[in-house]
Amino acid sequence: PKTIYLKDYTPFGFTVESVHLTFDLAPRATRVIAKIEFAPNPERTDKTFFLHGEELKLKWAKIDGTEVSPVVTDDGLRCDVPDGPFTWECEVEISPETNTALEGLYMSNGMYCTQCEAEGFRKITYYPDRPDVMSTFTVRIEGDEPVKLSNGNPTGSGDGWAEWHDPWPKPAYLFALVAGNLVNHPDSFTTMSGKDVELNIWVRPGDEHKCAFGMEALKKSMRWDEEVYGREYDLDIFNIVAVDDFNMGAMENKGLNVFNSSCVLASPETSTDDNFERIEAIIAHEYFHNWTGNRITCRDWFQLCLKEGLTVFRDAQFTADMRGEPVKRIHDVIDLRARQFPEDQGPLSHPVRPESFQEINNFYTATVYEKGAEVIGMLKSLVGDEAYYKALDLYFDRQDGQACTIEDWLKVFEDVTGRDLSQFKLWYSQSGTPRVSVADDWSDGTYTLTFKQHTPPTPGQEVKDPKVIPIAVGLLNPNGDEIVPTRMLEMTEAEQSFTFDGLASKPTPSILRGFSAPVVLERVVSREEQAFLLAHDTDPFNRWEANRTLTRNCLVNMITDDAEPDDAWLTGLEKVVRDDTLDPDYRQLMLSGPTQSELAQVLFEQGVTPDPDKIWDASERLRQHIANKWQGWLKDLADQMVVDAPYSPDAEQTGKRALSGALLSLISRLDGGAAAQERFDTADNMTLQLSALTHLIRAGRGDAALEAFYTQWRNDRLVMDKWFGIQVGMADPGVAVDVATALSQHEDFDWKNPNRFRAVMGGLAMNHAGFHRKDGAGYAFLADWLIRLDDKNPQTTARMCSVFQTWKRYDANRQALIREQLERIKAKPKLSRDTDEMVTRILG
Ligand code: HT7
Ligand code: ZN
Repeated sequence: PKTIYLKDYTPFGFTVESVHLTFDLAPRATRVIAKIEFAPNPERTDKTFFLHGEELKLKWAKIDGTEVSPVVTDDGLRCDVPDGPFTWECEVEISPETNTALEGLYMSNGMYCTQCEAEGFRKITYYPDRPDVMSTFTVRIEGDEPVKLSNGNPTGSGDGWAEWHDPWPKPAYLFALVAGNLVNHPDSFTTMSGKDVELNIWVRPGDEHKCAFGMEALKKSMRWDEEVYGREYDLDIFNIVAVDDFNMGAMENKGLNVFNSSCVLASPETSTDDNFERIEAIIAHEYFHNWTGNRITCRDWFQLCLKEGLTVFRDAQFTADMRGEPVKRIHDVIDLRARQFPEDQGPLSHPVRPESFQEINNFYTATVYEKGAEVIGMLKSLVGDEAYYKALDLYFDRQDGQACTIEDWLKVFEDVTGRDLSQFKLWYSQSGTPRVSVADDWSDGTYTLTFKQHTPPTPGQEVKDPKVIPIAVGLLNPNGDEIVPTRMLEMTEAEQSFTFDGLASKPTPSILRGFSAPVVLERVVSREEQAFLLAHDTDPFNRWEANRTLTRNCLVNMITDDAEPDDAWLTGLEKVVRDDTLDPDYRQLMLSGPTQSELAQVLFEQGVTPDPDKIWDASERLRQHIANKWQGWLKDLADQMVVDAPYSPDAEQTGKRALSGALLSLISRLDGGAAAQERFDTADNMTLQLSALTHLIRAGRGDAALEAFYTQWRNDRLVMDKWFGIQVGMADPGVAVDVATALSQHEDFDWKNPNRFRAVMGGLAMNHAGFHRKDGAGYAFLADWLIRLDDKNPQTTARMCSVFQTWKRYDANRQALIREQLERIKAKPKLSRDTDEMVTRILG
C-alpha cells in the first residue's frame, strides 16, 4: 500500500466552479450524472487532470460536449483537457444495495444514504476528492422514495424528483444525499439576526417519539454558538437524519447531518442518562462543525485536528455550560486516559497532526480528536480567555470559505497576542505523552517547585524536544485553607523551577489543577498528603484526582503484595460520598475506581507484568470490602437519591441516579441482588432498568431478568444493542468468551450492523480479564470475526483492531497468543488497506 506524506502536498491543478449532480436511484443500478465546471488553478504546480473514482461503472464522459475516452484505473481516471476552463460531464452506475462498507452511497433498511468523509465521494462519481477543492453543489434526485434530501436549501420538487442547491462552497466530503420512507419531527429556530430556520429530524416510521430531546439539543446548540462564539446558522433549513447502519457516531454534512440512530434517538424508556448526555454532545458537535469544519475546512487530511480538535473543544465547553464544569472535566480526563493515553504510549502513537498515512480512516483517533481538543484548551489557558475569543473572531473572519492548515490557526493567535507559538506547535508535531516529575523545596518562607519533563520515544520519533506545558498550581496551608489560588505556571524548559514567596509555613501543593495539560504527573506523594488533598483541595478536579490515586495505590498494593484494603483512605472517601453539600454526580465519580485496563498500564509502568485475573480479583475484593464496611448507611443514602419527579435527563436527576446506581452495585454485594431485582421490576426508565440488570448479572442472578428484558425490548434495535453488550461486558471473566460466542450465534446478531458488532466485540474487549483469558480464546474469537468482517466493512474492522494495541504490556505467553492472531489477520487474502495498516502498525 502507498504511503501519503504531508510534506508532499501540492494544490490540485484545477478549481471547480460548480457541480451539478443528477441521481436516478435504483438499489443495484443507480445512475449518477455529473456536470462539473473546471478552470485552471492559478496556483498549480502540476497540470495533470486526475479524478478519483472507485467501484464506478463509467458509461460515458464528455468535455465541452464532446465524448472523450479517459484512462480509467482502480482508483480514478486521467484525461487530456483544454488549457482554459471547460465543462466535464460523465455518467456512472453504482450499486448502493451491495455497498456494505457504508462509504459512498449505500442502503440501510431500504433507505438510501451517503457517507463521504473522508474519501467516500469517489465511490459516487469521478471527482477531485480532496478537501481543498471546494465548490457549490446543485443536486437533483429522481426516485419513488417519498423523502429526498441533499445539502443546502430545497429549490423545487415534483412527482418523483427533488432539487437542492447549496450556495456555500464545500469539499466533496461534506456532500450528502438521503432518500427513503422517512417521517420528520419538525421545529424552527430564529437566529440572532432574526432569520427563521426550518429544523427537521428525519427518522424511520415508529421512531417519531424519540426525536424531541435531540431537537431541544439542536436548538440549545444553535443558541449557544451564537452567544459564546457569535456564530449564526447560514441556510434556510437544517436537517438531521437517523440511520441504523453507520460506521461512526454522526456526520456534519452541510445542512444535512447524518447520525447513527444510537446518537440521536432517545426516550426515557429506551435510553440511559449517559445516552442522553452523549446525544446532546454529539448533536452539538456536528452542529458546531458548521463553522469549524464546513465554513472553514481542512486543506488536506493531515490537518484533521484543525476541525476535530477545535470542535471537540467547543462541544466540551457546551456540555460544561449545560451540565457543570468539574464533572464534565473529570469525565473527559477519564476518557482521555482510557483511550488516548494507551494510543499515545503504544505502537499506534502518532502526532495530533500526523505526517503520513496509508488509510486516512485510521486516523480518526483519540489523539486527533481528544488530544487535539486538549491542545486547544492549553492554548486558551496560555493566552487567556479574552485573547482566545479575539483570536477566534479573527480566525472566522480571515479564513472563512477556505481550506486551512494548523499554521493558519496558530497565526491568528500569534497576530492577536504577539506571542511566538513555534514551541507550542510541538504539541501538533510530537507524539507521545509527556511525563512530568516534580520535586519541592522549602526554606525561609519560600516554596520552590522544580519540574522536569520528558517524553519517551514513540514510533518514528526517537528524540523529543521540551514542550510548553501550562501547569496550574494552588497552595494549601496545613489547615487546608487555600493560601495561593490557582496560578498558571508556564513550563518551557526540560527542567524549570518556580517559587512562591512570603509563606508562613510549608504548603501542600495542588498540582496540574483541572488537568491543565495532557501529561502524566510523576510525583511520589505520601498517603497522608493525598488524604489531605482529598479532604481539602479547593480544586474539584484535583480533589477527585487525589482519591483516584489513593484508589489506584490501594489496588496496586492488593495486587502486588496481597495487601488488605486501605481503611484510612476509605474513611476519607466515606466523608466525601456522604457529604450532601457536594453534587451527587461528583460523589458518584469519587466511587468510580480506575478500570482494570488502566491498572494493567500502571503495573506495567511500575515494571510489574499485569495479570488480568489478579487485577479482576483485587477489584472484586475491594468492592466487596467497601460494601461490608459501609453496609450501615448505604441503603439510607440510596433512599435519599430516589428521584420523586417525572423523568428528566437533566444534570440534577442524572447525578442522583448515577450515585444511586453506584450504591446499588455495593448493596447487591450484600443482599445477593434483592434490591436490584426490586428496582428492575419497578423501573420506569432505562437508566434504572439497565443499571439494575447490570447488578443482577454481577450478582449471578441475571438470567430471568435478561430474558424478561429481551421479551420486552426485542423489537427495539438500540435497546437490543445494550442487551448484547451488557451480557458480554458483565460476564464473569471465565465465561465471557463463551457468552460472546453464544451471542454471536443468536438470531438477532446482525454482524454487518456496526452497532451490533461493536456491542458484542467491544463488550468482550471491555471485559478485561475475560478478553485476556489465559488460553487466548478471547483473542482467537475476535480475530475470527475481524477476518470475516474485513471483506464487508474495512473501516469498522480496522477500528476494532485497536483493542490489540496494548499487547506488549502482558506476559510472554499472552503476547505470543496475540501475535499469532495479528499475524493470522495480516495473512488474510485480500486484506483491506485499512486493516492491513492497523495490524502492521500494531505488530510494530
Ligand atoms: N467528521 C466525522 C468523522 C467521520 C465519520 C463519521 C461517520 C462515518 C464515517 C466517518 N468518517 C469520518 C464525524 C465527526 O467528527 O463529527
Ligand atoms: Zn467532528
